[in-house]
Amino acid sequence: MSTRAADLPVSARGRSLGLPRARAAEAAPELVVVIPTYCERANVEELVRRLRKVLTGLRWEAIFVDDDSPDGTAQVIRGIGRRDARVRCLHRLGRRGLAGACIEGMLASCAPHIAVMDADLQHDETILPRMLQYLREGGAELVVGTRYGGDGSVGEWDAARALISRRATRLSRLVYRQSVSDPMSGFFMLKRGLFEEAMRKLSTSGFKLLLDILATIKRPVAIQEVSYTFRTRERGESKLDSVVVWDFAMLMLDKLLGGYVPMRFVAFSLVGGAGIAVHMGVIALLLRLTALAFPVAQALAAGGTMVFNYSVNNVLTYRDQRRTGLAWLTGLASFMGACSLGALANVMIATLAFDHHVPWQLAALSGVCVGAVWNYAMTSRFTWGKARAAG
Ligand SMILES: Nc1nc2c(ncn2[C@@H]2O[C@H](COP(=O)(O)OP(=O)(O)OP(=O)(O)O)[C@@H](O)[C@H]2O)c(=O)[nH]1
Ligand SMILES: [Mg+2]
Repeated sequence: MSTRAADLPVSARGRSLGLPRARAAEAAPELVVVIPTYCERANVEELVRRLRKVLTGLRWEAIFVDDDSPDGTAQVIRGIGRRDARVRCLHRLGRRGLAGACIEGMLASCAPHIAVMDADLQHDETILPRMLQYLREGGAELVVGTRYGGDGSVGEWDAARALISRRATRLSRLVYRQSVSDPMSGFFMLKRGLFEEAMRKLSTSGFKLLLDILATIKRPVAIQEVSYTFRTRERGESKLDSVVVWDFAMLMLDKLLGGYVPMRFVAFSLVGGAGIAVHMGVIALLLRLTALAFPVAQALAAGGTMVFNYSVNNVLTYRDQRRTGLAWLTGLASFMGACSLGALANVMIATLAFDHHVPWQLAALSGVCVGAVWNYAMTSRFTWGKARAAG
């Protein structure tokens, strides 16, 4: 009687098919280094080389979380992973965002200690063993790589960036109680239990994951700081832009409001508020500079305002799901469709209220509120929603 492959133990099955023998199960890593990447092709090989060196003797793994970088970063990481199973690539499609990438990387590992660091070699990897030591034996739950404490420094930053960072660091104290010199650090290590306490309340958009964790955990946390000098980026381009200021403001607002109001709705409403100013400006210009009748000027201003609101929301409110190219145009069409219905709902509700003797200010406001909620609900579903990402 012949033996079927399915009847054999797994390793023997492989051999009967001429496959190499599988390795026995290995102990799980005690440390995961989560590294978000966007267009870091030129840096990942060198970073892994440095990690191998400084983490010698430890059980570690590196999870790179790549947001489908057009420069092929994910392929390079997978190439390294084929030679070294400690290196993995979490490749995300249709999404962007540093904090969300880090959170997914943390969730993809079972290691009890989690480090987060940038891929661009600006973080000093040589302090990783000391950070781990504090978690393992020093009683710390969180270790922060600091540029502002001890011998730490921001390296060669220009005066403007250093000033903005210092101001933001000071301002951020409004939302957390712990004692930390560098709450905006992108280089830190924490125990999995601490991450799990915070993870469901963290914002997936934005840059400042550590600040979010500090503001989310209300109890005192055992924190240790290790100073380092922030290096200058040698290869690849910075993704830091002025939008980071908006992200910071939104995170602060979210924490100050206690996390009860969806931040996307707040951002959407703020953009809508700016849209009113744009509408008034356009209509004033048209009436002053052209001979257009008021209804035509009003219609043109309304159209222009919708394009303004869509464009700004696409860059700020929905940065992580930003539409580009042809998708930008189809998104505009769906946004205008949804907002036109919203305007109709606005007028109908306001008229109904007015007819029932509600003072005109209140009637108008109720129309605006209903229209805003409608616009937000419809466009979050149909213009930027998950259905589009999947489709
Ligand atoms: N997955 C993912 N990673 C990102 C994204 N944006 C930035 N990163 C990565 O996050 C890390 C920090 O981004 P940087 O652009 O270097 O920001 P920075 O270090 O604060 O600024 P610089 O000093 O100017 O480099 C790098 O490893 C980037 O590749 C993103 O949208 N998704
Ligand atoms: Mg950097």
